[in-house]
Amino acid sequence: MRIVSVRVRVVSVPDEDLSSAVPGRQSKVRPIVTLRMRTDQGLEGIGIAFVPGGLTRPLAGTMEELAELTVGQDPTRIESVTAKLRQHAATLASSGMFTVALSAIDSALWDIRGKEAGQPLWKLLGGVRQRVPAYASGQMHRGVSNNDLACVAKWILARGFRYMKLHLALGDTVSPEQEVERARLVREIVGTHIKLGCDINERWSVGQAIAVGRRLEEVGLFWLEDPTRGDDYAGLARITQALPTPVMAGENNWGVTPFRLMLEAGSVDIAMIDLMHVGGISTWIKIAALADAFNVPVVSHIMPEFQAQLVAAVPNGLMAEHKEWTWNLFDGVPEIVDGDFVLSERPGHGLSFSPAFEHLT
Ligand code: SMN
Ligand code: MG
Repeated sequence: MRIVSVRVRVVSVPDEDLSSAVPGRQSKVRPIVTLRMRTDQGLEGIGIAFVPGGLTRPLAGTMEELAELTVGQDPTRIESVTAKLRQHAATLASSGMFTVALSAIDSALWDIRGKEAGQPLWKLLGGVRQRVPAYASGQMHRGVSNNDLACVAKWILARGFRYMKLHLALGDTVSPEQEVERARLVREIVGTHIKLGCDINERWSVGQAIAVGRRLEEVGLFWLEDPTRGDDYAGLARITQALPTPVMAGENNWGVTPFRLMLEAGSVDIAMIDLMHVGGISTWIKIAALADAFNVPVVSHIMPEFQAQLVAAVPNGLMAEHKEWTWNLFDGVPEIVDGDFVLSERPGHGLSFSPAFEHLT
């Protein structure tokens, strides 16, 4: 089989859906770079990538240049195709724009591989389970007032989610007591059976994380995410050792090596993998296996329509983040039943661009 054509486009996608839970929240429209890759056997693989801030045009340009290099190659020889792309990027081949663009190409190649095999990726890559817990993310963020928090938490509960997170690290003027008070408020609303996480987005020092983390113990968090800088492996390890609450980090790790360093240092109890930051499915699966060797479970970061499959495929998959940023771009997203993503039997990703975007991709 040969790749005969590739097409890269930028589409603007609104993130309505879960965000509408937040009072006064306007839906955001995000530019997403889409890739379609066709083969001489009539199979099509799709992938997407985006940068949350700006730099969409350079990303689209990078993806286009790389994708064009795949034309004429056998899409089922994924490591061979991506090795050529790494060679092309030379000294830029381990992070940044290259890796984000590569992730879409690698995803499209896996989509073709799945379609050729007639298998959904969750099965092809291991097939451990067909459903994985979805955790609701983004609704209980820092901008939501304590008054509105109850309404938002109830909204999430009513949709059947059993896993959810809030954000803390509310700013310099907010005391540790107020931080804990906010988490307690959420716990009181959702009840003790809910797996509640808390994302700090790297805003605390190691000392602060340990001090506030100890106070948060009464809330019974299921995880504490990015309590301090993600590249401070020793600092994260100190927090992990000091707290009974499981520490989760990794969403900003580029490729395998930072995960090796993180795992060797004992920095995390749970590893968080971001498909775009690690350069696609091939590397994602390698990182999950590496984490498993350290007895560490893995969780996906954003893009659930692609990554729920991966969490379902591997033995140490714990849960998948439900962030709706790219959700509306697709038909065939996983169903959400009783708070779980339920994967389909459709081959590959099981996704197609939805009719509203199809002609733009
Ligand atoms: C997050 C960070 C960057 C982009 C999207 C989301 C956040 C999360 O840290 O984990 O959801
Ligand atoms: Mg996070």
